[in-house]
Amino acid sequence: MPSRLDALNRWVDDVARLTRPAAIHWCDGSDAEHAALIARMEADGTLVRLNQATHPGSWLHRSHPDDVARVEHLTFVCTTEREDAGPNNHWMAPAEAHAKMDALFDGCMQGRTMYVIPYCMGPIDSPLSRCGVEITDSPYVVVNMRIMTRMGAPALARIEREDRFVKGLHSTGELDPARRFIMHFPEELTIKSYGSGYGGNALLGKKCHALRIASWQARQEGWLAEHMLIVGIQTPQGKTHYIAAAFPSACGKTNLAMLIPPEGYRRAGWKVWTVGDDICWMRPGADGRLYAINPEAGFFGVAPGTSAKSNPNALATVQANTIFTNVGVTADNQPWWEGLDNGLTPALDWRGEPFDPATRPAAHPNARFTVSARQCPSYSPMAEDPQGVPISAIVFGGRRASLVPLVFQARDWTHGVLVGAAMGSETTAAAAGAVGVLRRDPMAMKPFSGYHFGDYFAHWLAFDRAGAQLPAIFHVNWFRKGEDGKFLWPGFGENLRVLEWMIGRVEGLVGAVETPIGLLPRPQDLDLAGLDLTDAARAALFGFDRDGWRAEFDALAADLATYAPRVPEALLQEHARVRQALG
Ligand code: GTP
Ligand code: SPV
Ligand code: MN
Repeated sequence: MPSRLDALNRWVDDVARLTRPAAIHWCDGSDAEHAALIARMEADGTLVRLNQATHPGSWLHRSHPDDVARVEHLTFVCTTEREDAGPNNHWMAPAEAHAKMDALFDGCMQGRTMYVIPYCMGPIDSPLSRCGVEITDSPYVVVNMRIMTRMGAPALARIEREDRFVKGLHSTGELDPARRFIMHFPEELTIKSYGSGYGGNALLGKKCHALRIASWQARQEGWLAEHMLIVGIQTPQGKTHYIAAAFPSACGKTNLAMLIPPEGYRRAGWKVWTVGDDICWMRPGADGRLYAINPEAGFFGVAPGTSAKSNPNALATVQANTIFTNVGVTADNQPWWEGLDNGLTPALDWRGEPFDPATRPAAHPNARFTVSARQCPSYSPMAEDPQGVPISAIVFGGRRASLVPLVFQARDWTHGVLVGAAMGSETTAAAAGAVGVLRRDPMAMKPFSGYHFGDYFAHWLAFDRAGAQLPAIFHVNWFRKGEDGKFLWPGFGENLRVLEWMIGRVEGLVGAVETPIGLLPRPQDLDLAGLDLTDAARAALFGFDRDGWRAEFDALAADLATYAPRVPEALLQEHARVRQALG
């Protein structure tokens, strides 16, 4: 009798014939397998043992110094029709891309072990979850995938049941940036990644599968795959509102997902529940609301800036069983990064050289921790619910030093989609290239949409149909700066004050003023007690700069035009409405 795994077995055989590994290992996700991989990597220097008294079960990986972030210029979406990938993606014809990649993969695993990793994105028993198999020659990828996904035997059993999975082929190759490509074939549910061992380039379940391939599938099947955190906010009345928020890479998702309420809020009974910190899959439920799952099982979070003050939950989470990538270490081998503020000093920097602040920071700005979500003190039991959580509000936001106020609400869904499409943010160290450059990053999906942004906007608009009970949509900016170049808003835990206003809006309890860009709170609509905001800070955070927004909307018109003719008419009309109101 043919097995349901025939297709998988055939593909594994084909890949082995091409890459010629010395051995093939099917990953079962067991503790014994994990221990053997760790021992092997400690022996060859891939992992450095950290101080086991302070950080039990934790390890340091120092990546190749040219391989420290996603590489958007080397990332391609390979659809049959160039137009389907859209101007938001680099494109290559599928046949050409396969030929190019297969030439790189030819014999690349000689003398190495090829690992076959069956994984499930989302709770193993959820109808919203999807499976994949990653083939890789990197044991570092295996141990990271074990934390980030439901990996091993249960995933293989689901694949056998469903007979459907995303194929991901990865090799670290020579780690030569000139021989590095991350290719997606959404029509074939296939990913090929060569030449990088880093995060989003190599852990194929994450950005490659759960966003680029999944967004393509989601469009066909009527759901959304988004670069969003999911957080539950429990009010003193005991009601929990789930909020999904899209911020670009290194713009605050992990921090908002784990926030600790300010003292007064804690005493009043507010609680925060972490469901996810990076990716959200959501679809309409029978009641018309959007239900969301976190397809991941762990956090691949930014280390620098994480401290007992900014994100105590994250710090508690990474106290054990954590893989740190590209952080510094103290003389007694504790992990260390800028902003940690624990009174210790680094001895070695992320390249393993004696720390010298004149040479480079101790931690790379995109240094990360990989850790199971279950270790997070605020991890929500609802994160394992196969039905997902109902979303009350969607939040868009970016790093905007000027113009954009602390928070505003979209008038309705169509306006909200425009607010998402209009997102802009200053670039960060999460991707190779210049940092601090303002760019348009619609819905924080510029690097991750697997298809044409015009079609993507249309897909978003299509959720507004009879019977839908859609979330309210908001925009935030934690990163507004004053003339001295300092942040005007304290951020982190204090962001709950803004979420409280959103919940008040959802429940119809608090006020707002109409402006052409949306509904803004007056300072008295937010609880600002105990914050010493200057008058100038208040004016900037809660003000509306008509001239600035006119210029912003003119620039937006030009950016939307790049998606013609696929940009939906309704979105252009919404833009025209706002532009006219701006005078
Ligand atoms: P990815 O994992 O790259 O998708 O990023 P992320 O959106 O999860 O970003 P993260 O929460 O890790 O934040 C990245 C950086 O932003 C860190 O240096 C944080 O300290 C900083 N940050 C986060 N929240 C705030 C905030 O409310 N205010 C300010 N000023 N900085 C913040
Ligand atoms: C991001 O860059 O948005 C990340 C890290 O979350 S990576 O997994 O490298 O994509
Ligand atoms: Mn991310």
